[in-house]
Amino acid sequence: MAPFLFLMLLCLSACSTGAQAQDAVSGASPQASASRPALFASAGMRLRLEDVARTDDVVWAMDFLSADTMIFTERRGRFRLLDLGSGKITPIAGGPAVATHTSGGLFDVLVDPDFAVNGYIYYSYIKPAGERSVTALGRGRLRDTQLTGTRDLFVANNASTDHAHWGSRIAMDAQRFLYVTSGDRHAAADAQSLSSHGGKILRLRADGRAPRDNPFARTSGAAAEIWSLGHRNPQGLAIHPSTGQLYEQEHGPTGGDEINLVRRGANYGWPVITWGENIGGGLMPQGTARSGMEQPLKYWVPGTAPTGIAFCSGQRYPGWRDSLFSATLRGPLHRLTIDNDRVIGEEILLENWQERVRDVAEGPDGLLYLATESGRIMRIVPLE
Ligand SMILES: [Ca+2]
Repeated sequence: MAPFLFLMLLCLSACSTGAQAQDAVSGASPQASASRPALFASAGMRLRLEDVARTDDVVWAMDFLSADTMIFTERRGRFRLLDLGSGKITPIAGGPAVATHTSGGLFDVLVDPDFAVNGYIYYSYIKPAGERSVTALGRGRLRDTQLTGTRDLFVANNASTDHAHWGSRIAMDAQRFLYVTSGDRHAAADAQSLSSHGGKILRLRADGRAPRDNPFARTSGAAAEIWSLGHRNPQGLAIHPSTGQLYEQEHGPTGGDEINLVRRGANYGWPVITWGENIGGGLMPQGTARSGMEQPLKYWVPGTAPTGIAFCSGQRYPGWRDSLFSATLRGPLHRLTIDNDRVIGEEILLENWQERVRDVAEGPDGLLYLATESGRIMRIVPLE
């Protein structure tokens, strides 16, 4: 390779691993649709990437109200409904006052497993706090297209004027405990402090209170909501459909993006250990391992700028059963093969698709849905 070309590629690579790629949101790329691969193959299947709907904002998260209705969030603070058959989008009225910044606003949405009975949806968002802002978890009742009775179940204690690294995803386990991810807000030391909600995964009851059996509930000075610590900016969260284990995906500093198996009370190392690199190359000085700190199941150097994750049941894609899908801003989709809660394989899908994918989710129809920063909602359809 000619030296100047090599340097140019190096520069492009360095630029894309910098601040812009970390968590920032970009506008739609005009070339995006032109380079979309409509047909592709994986695990012995032929597949098609299909448009479902398009909106004019970053789609941050998706969940499903019924077999034919998706609820999704937009960064600027709107909840919307999507009819999966017709592609029709309907606005939802109500919702919290959301602060919006380049890298976030309204984040995740989770439909209560008993939604048909209680009408609850949970959501995470940036709550304004004067000049500062903070990660919050709210709940409301959705009836038709109106969200009512919204209230905060949890507001993190690390409000900051640094408007980045909020987290923030939500998951609910079979016992109805909520898990919420909280980023370090660029105050890395908080991730190791038991008094701060920064850089943590939190476990809450469905009413927002801290369960008494949380690992630090009886530790003096510790925040009772903490489930695990030492996270940087966790943006993906999912529960394995067979083992019930909690999986998390987070941004590393420059590279060192991670998938972790989240265990009660465990320390995932940030900022004491990391597989991230110094800008310009070389591992960061603090090292990659230390006793009492967990290793990731998988890490990426250079980074992928990871966002949402989802498991695939394999109902519609036999070759993808129990695969973990990792959405990224620069990937755009990685399929991880999981065995006994270990990552044993990786496949990069849709490699030439120039889209920044914010979320991936399995629908009630068994199909995988993707949401992009350019406002696209798409699904992967197997061809017979
Ligand atoms: Ca780690």
